[in-house]
Parts: sequence; structure tokens; C-alpha cells
Amino acid sequence: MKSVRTPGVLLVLAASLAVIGCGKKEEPKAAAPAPAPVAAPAPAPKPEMVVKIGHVAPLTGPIAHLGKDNENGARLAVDDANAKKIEIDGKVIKFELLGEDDQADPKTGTVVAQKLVDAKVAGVVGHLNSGTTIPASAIYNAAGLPQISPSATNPKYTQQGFNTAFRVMANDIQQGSVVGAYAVKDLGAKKIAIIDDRTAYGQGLADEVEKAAKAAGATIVAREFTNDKATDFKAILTKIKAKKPDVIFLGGMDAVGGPMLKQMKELGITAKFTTGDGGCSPELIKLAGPASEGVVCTQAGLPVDKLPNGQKFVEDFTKKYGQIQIYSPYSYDAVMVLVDAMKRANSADPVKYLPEVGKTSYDGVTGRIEFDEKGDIKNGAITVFEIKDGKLVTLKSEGGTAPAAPAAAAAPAPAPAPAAAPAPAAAPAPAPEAKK
Ligand code: ABU
Repeated sequence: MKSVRTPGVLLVLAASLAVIGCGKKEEPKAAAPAPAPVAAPAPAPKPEMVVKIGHVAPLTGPIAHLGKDNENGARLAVDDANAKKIEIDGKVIKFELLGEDDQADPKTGTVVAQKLVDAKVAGVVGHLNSGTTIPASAIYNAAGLPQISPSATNPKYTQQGFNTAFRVMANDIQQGSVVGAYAVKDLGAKKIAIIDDRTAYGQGLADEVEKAAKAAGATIVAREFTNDKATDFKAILTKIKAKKPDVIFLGGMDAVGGPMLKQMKELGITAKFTTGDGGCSPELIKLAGPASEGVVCTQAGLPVDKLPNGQKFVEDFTKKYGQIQIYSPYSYDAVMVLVDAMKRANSADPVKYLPEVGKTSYDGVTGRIEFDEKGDIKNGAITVFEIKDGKLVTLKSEGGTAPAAPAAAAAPAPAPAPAAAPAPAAAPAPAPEAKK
């Protein structure tokens, strides 16, 4: 049998340790610090992508004020779009406006059009003049770039078979027929004298007015012309005075109309002066002064300050840039139509989003925007104004589609109506009122 023996010294040590162990009061242990919360990793910022939009208008020369008005409208749209931090294809888009000056000159128009193509813009808003818009449109078309003119009204622009050409206002076939009929039926003109500035717009609109006035029963007693840089019209006005017209129509811009009105007054011509959208501006009133009283003119759209989305535009624009001339609301909408098409295509590549431009149904500051197969606005509007007490006063509108009024941001949800009434499709004709 194996004997187990414990050595005496070990026994003593064990006993001593037992005594020490029993006598020690255990110190309270400090609570272990809670593990630091692991911070959730900050979401990676979405990548940014710059999308360039071209804009072209005359920024120098006699109608630079209109070119700047157009460009400022486009600039406001870019600022508003950037404030919305629009995402396309997972990227936050930073829109940049590349503004070019075509000096209202057809040749310069094609040069700056190519410059924008080379700068790889995604689309173009412009040009202002029909005479520059039409030749430039061939360059944009060859590059597959969507182009929306906010102001060129010559019908030829959208009659070339280009799937890239669009306009957001009525054309001069519509405008000419309204002006010609108004001169005869509303102003009672039997004898009409017509002057144009030999531009694509001025001459084209004058031809349409002549056709419509003749169809309504008037006689054209004079057909004279000048140019878009001229400031002395005494020779042609003297010839016209001898024909004793009831109405004079000018196919030209406000820079020509202003001094022409002053010289009509100096020559004692009392015929009613009428003109189209290019002369229907606050600048005409400034240039002609009291000689502008009673002028009747048209614009190729609805009065923006009477439209639900238009009122905010008028406030924002005038705060930032001052008085609206004519087309800035249309250049604002033209930018927004491009942006809207990019969003729907989820791409800023012109190849991918161009087809969406044609399918646009957009409620802009100028009304509902939809395009026909040629790229003209569907149901374009013409508004007739008269200058009274130094202001453009709406007389009547034909055509156009106003969007439904936008919901007030903070308004409580309305109680459901028993039966919803359909929103009227067409804008009611605005009551005569001064245009802001
Ligand atoms: N729509 C009048 C001014 C611009 C243009 O068509 O030439």
C-alpha cells in the first residue's frame, strides 16, 4: 500500500494562508467602464456630378437688355434646381450655366453654338432670336443636343425635321393671325401699313400679319422695311404718312419700336401702332416715353403674373434681377424642362434623355408645357396688351393651359370634398389688368 504523507512545513503554510484569507475584507471592485459605443460610420457623401447647360442670347448690342433678361431667367432656374440637390443615377447634380453672347448675329450664333457643343453641354436654352436660333439648330441637331428656345417664334425653327428643336412659346403663325384679326376686327382698321426689320422674326411675323389682315378684309397700303440696328425711320414714316393708314404694324424689336414711336409723334402720325412680342416690353415704354401710350402689342404666352406658378417667379426674379422684360419666365421654364427630362431618364446624357424632352408634361411658371411632334408647344397662347399709363395692360388671351394652383405649403389638408370637380384645362381669360 502506497503511503501518502504530507510534509509538516506545507501544512503550516497552508494554515497560515487560510487565516490570512479569511481575515481580508474584500475591496469593492470599481465598476468596469461601459464599452464606448461604436459610432455608426457616417454615410459616405453622395458623389457630385456637374451638368453644364448652355444659354445663348445677345448680351451686347441694341437688345442686350432682352438677352440679359433671358440669361437671368435661366440662371434663376439653375440656382433653384441646385437648391433641390437633385439626384440622377445616384449622384447629386450641380448644374452650371454656360452663357454665350451671339450678338443677335446669325453667323456668330453658329460659332457660339459649336463652342457649346465642344464644351460638352448637356443641352441648350436659346437662342433668343429666330435669326440665330434657326442656323444654330443644325449644329445642335448634328451633335444630338436638345435645344429649347424661350423666345424664337419663327415657325421654320421647328419645321426642319430636327428631333432636337423645341420651343416653349407660341409661334408667329399663331401670333400673326391674332394680330392681323385684332387690327381689323377690334381696332377697326381698313388700311394697314406694315414695316419690318428684315430679320427672320420681323419679316416672318409681318408676312403672317399681312395674310391675316387681308383675310379679315383690310388693305395693306404700305410695306416698308428697315434693319434691326436702325434708329432713324423718318424717311419710311414720311412715305407711310402719305398713305393715311389706320394702323401701323412693326415686325421688329423694342429697340427699333421705341425711337420709331417717338418719330411718328414728331411727324404727327396718329395711326394706331401695333407690334409683336419683340416689341411688347417695359423697355419699349422706357424708350418711347409718352409716345408709347395706346400701343397695342402681343406676347406669345399667357400673362405670367396671373398664373399660379408665375407669381412666385415674378417675386423671386424681380428681387434678384429687377424688372422682367419679356422672355425670362420662358428661359426659366426651358431649363426646368431639360432638368425634368434628365430626372425622368435618370441620365444627363443627351442620347438617353433627349427622348424624354419630347414626352414632357410640365407645369411651369408660364403654364403647362407639352410638345407636339415638331417640338412646338401644344396649345400655345397669344396675349394682347395695350400700353396704358406707362404699363402693359392685358386685353385678352387666346389658347394656353394654366396649371392647377399649387397647394399652399403649410395649409392643413382640406376635408375631402364630396365629389371632386375636375380642374379646368384651359386658363380662363385673364381680366384686363396691369402687367407687373
Ligand atoms: N419672338 C420675337 C423675338 C425673337 C425672335 O423670334 O427673333
